[in-house]
Amino acid sequence: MTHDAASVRALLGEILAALASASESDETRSLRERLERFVAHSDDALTSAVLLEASAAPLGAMRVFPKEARGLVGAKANAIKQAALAALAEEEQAALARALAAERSHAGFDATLPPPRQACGSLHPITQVTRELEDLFTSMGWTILDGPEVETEHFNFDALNISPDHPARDTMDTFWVRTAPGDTRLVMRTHTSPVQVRAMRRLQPPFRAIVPGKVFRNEALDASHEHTFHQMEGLVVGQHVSVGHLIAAMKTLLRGIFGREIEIRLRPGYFPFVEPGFELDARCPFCTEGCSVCKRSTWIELLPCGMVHPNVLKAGGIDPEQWTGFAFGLGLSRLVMLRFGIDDVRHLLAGDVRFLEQF
Ligand code: FA5
Repeated sequence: MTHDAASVRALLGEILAALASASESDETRSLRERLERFVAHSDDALTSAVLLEASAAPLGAMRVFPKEARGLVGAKANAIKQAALAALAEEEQAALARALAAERSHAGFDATLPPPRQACGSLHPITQVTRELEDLFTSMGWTILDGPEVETEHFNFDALNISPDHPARDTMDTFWVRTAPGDTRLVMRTHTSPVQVRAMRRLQPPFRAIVPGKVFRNEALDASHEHTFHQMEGLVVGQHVSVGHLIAAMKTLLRGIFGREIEIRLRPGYFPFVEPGFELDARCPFCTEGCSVCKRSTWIELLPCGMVHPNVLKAGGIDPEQWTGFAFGLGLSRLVMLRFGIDDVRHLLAGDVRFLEQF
């Protein structure tokens, strides 16, 4: 069946002929007149369709036709209706194509109108703090390094002077990656410290580098312990680098983070890859007499650090007689919690938009 206006008109002509052969009444006469007007005025497919809709009711009222004409009139009327609806659909498609073509030609485009509002996300709080720290350290001439999250046992433990029987290697703490017997043993790195030795092998001393990144531990979870969290390693190797340099760098780091001078204290800390090793506590930035953040002690345990152990320098191919260094391992996730007043570390990577929308 063709769907153009001409075929609609032809069909209507057939109906008129059928009506002419039927017996005359007032109603058939008025119907014929309407159909004649319809034919006379339907210049295009769209008008035909509209007029057809308007005349559908009398066409459907078959009782006005003599019995012998009803079958023919009904069939023809139905054919017209189908043809007109198809013509209408074609016309709609053509109108849409015209509208699209007009839009693509940029006719009527107004460059002064405001653009439509875009839904806009924001940076994750960990990304925000990481970028601030990267800016701070690069402004002081430090390099930013990266390392693999799936790490060899050698870099994660051995090269860091962590003995084979050290409890950190225990399956309680480490996610081991299944490998074939005899293949290099792999772990999900438990800290960012393996990048210390990778950095030493890549860079010529003297150098200063930070390594922000994700680490993984197989441990019991609670509000301050997550299985996947972020740390930021810092490493300086140079001649005559001392604990004094370490303290100065840590104070600068805290000033950068909290925007003011923060009192610190060093306590002895034990990590096989530093000697001496320290736990650096910062005076609680939120209170003077103790609060829930500092657990009423006014001190916050923030930064394990120390002087790089000679064995680690050796593992990195650096002569410990000539070079010394310090390293620190900032708990980045916990720092982000402090910074934004987040009470549970598990919120950070849970991917809940209601939480993330607040930053
Ligand atoms: C280390 O991981 C050492 N590599 C740090 C280091 C580097 C020491 C260089 C000396 C020199 P530790 O296991 O304490 O240390 O972890 C460092 C920080 O990570 C902690 O102070 C804490 O803030 C954070 N942290 C540890 N476990 C978790 C956890 N499960 N969830 C969130 N943060 C954690």
